[in-house]
Amino acid sequence: MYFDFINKVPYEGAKSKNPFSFKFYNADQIVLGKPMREHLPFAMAWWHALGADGVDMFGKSTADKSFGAPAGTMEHARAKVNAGFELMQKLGIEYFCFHDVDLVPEAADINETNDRLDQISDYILAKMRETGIRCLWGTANMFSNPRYMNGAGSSNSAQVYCFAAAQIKKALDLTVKLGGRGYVFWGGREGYDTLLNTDVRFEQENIARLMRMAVDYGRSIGFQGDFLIEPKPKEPMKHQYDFDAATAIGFLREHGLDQDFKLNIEANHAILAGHDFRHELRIAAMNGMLGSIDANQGDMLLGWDTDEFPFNAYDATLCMYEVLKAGGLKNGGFNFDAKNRRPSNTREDIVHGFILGMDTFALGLLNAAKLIEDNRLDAFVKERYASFNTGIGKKILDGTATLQDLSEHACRLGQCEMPSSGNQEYLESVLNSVLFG
Ligand code: XUL
Ligand code: CO
Repeated sequence: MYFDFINKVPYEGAKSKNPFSFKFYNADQIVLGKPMREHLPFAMAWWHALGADGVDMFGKSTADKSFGAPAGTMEHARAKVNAGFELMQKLGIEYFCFHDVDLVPEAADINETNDRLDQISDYILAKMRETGIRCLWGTANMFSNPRYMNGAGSSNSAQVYCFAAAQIKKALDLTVKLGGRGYVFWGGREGYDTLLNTDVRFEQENIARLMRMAVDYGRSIGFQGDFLIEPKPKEPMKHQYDFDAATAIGFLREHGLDQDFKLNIEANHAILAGHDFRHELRIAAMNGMLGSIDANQGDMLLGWDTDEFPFNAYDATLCMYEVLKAGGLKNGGFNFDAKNRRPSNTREDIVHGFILGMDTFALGLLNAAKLIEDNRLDAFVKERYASFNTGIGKKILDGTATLQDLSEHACRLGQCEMPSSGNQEYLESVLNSVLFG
């Protein structure tokens, strides 16, 4: 037992002072006809929950993630499985996400790493059967190993490209073995620092080839879930090819991958791209590509990926508003790609992080449901475009008007009326009154 200071974390309501209780996440509570747990398929990110130990560019680790076993051993890998499943069970988290190298220490020879992955996945599978916990998505880490210094699919080296392919193949095998509903590509080093040494077209086409091969292989072994691109504009590279949702969608369509892929939208990546979380969700959703969510939070004052547990209730509300309006996440979930702050270095802090994140999204769900039921925001947006419902506006939408017709219409009027007000401040006050009223 690694988290023996808690039993199953109960829901006690917003007034509870018990630090190890949920204040808003009440798994069985029905919201818009469905229990919260179905609206919010939460996932634990193996790498942060069981790996991140507070290390940063300026200092060594502050948190002990040994779980009582020596680092770099299979004993440690199994201890992480035990700790992870205990944590998920106690929190009521039903899914996990993993990179290949989160599960086992990477060996010098890829064949040895693959053997280790076979062993640990047997061990994980037994735990999954025992607990009912499932795999949300898997991925291959193609950015940490030094061989990926020039990228993986975008590498200048055909040999590196083959090692990336081998890792993807194995990670897909594992994802299928563990029943994962998605397979993620986050292209951390798929980008460039200077055009003086880079053929962008060549690199992007090679990435697409690798993705095509992954789809063909995945489908051939029975993977029916979604392939996902997780956009991020920068960090570690200066220019990353999957800059944001719109860029990734364009790439997928250009290379004929849009039928197999959707997007995994991460809140922190959205702000790094100069957008907000909601914008990225909307762009993905309106293109039918909202696949899954990396639920975390960035810091508006910092230009890097801080991966904080989410606590901003406005952002979570507007996120859940987009998700509800998109009809929910089909194969996706809310993966806490989030880690404790460096000085929050105890096991209790890990639990607090998840309670915070789960409560924030539960609050977001409750608020978003209220906004939908209130209907003032929706009705306003609909009414705002009403000039396209009749007359010349309708002809534009029907495609029955030419540029000449429109020009004649304008010239007949001579002068243009001002369009209706955007009423932003009124709408923001509606938002506040629904949330806090
Ligand atoms: C990095 C990031 C990754 C992906 C999976 O910024 O978000 O952890 O989620 O590779
Ligand atoms: Co992420």
